[in-house]
Amino acid sequence: MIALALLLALACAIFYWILFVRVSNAGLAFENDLIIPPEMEFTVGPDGEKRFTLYVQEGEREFYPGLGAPTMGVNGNYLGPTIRAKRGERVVLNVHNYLNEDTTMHWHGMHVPAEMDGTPHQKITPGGDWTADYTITQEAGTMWYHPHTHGGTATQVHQGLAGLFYIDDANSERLELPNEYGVDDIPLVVQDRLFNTDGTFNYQIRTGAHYGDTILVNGTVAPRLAVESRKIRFRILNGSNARIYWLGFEDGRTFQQIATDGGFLDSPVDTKRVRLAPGERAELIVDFADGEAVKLKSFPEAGLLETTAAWFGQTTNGHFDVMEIRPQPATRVSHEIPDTLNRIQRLDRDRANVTRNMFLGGMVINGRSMSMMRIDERIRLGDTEIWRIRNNTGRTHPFHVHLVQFLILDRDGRPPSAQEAGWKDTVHVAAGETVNIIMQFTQYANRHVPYMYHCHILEHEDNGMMGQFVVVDDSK
Ligand SMILES: [Cu+2]
Repeated sequence: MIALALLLALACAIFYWILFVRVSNAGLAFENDLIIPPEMEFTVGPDGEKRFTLYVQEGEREFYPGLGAPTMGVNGNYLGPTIRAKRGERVVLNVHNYLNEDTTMHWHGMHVPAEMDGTPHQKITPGGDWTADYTITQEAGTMWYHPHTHGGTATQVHQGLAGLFYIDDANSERLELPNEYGVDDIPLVVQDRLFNTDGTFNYQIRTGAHYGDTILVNGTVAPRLAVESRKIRFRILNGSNARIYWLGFEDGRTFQQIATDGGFLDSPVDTKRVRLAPGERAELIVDFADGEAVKLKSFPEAGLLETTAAWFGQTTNGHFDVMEIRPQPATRVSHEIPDTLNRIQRLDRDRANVTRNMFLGGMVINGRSMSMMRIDERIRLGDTEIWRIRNNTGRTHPFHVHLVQFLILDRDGRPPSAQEAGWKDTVHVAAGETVNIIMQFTQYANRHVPYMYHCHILEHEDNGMMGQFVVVDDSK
């Protein structure tokens, strides 16, 4: 009897170790310098507009030396350059499709007219091109761009079609945060991939989506990054198809989160972890004054149920070494991080005009699979709306709304954590959870061209977990 109990305890301990302690990709040498995507070049047009050209193309990348993998990229062979513009500026983005398949280009998180949003309704055929032309009216933040083809988003993003889009404004300049691109203001696009032994991608679907066992940062395998021994800003995008990360440092150090998806938090938040579901962004300030090399990691914090399910689904426990940061002597003193970063205009729950229910089911929203021929929701221009997102499934779905940035009112009745109390366009909705969000539709009525809302697990989106809304101006 005692022997049996001991055996059971041992089995439990081993299982716990496999699920929560063991690092899936332990032993990496971190021998590759982190690739920093270049800033995208632009010309200034006759009306002062910034003109960018995006060549969407096929390419080849050696993720492992000597082993080439077919990829896709924007103006390069994997991922794309970082676009940068300031609030109030007009941008003209000319997108050329050099692929052998249809594509689109969506400006994730950006407040743009429906016909400029780059959804399945703005398809670019092979050899064709498309121009988005709009003025940036939203506050500073870290946005991104990626294709949004109907049924083909997952594979195109997986092949490498994605890039960052930074917005600056008077406030972001006044704050004097670290902002030297690639030096103390570092972009980190985190993606998981599976590789074949010949160095090519192995795109396969397990438990309904693609999960990899190799972490890429900006397309770099096992990256190392030299930074100065002072406060460094990281702008992190979870650009993965499906994996959720709980990012932190191996030594358990505290850092500051300063921004969410759509802009700065009111004040920096001290934390040891940041959770990012696909599509979500965060900006962090990390102090490397101690000069010690340290690993950025992703921890397995999904909870026992989801972690066990992931393990049985062979998608690993999510415990990864992500990159190694190696501080070097500093050439200047650290930035002072201000206590006040932003003054977020809260939207009052009592002043919402409409409350809508969004029931997330198995590859459906409100029981319906995506149809480009059906408008699911009609929203009146000027209205403030609460969306009650209820996850009726057994797994997390990150819910993304186009056009707007929203605020989280509550999760199962509890106010959001300080880390989520800023502008969001994508929200992690856990299994069984109900999340209320609030947003205002201030601009861009168009009764003919819809925007999308969807799960940002790309395979779920492609399989129908998406709907369409139009914004209508009733006064006309
Ligand atoms: Cu989903």
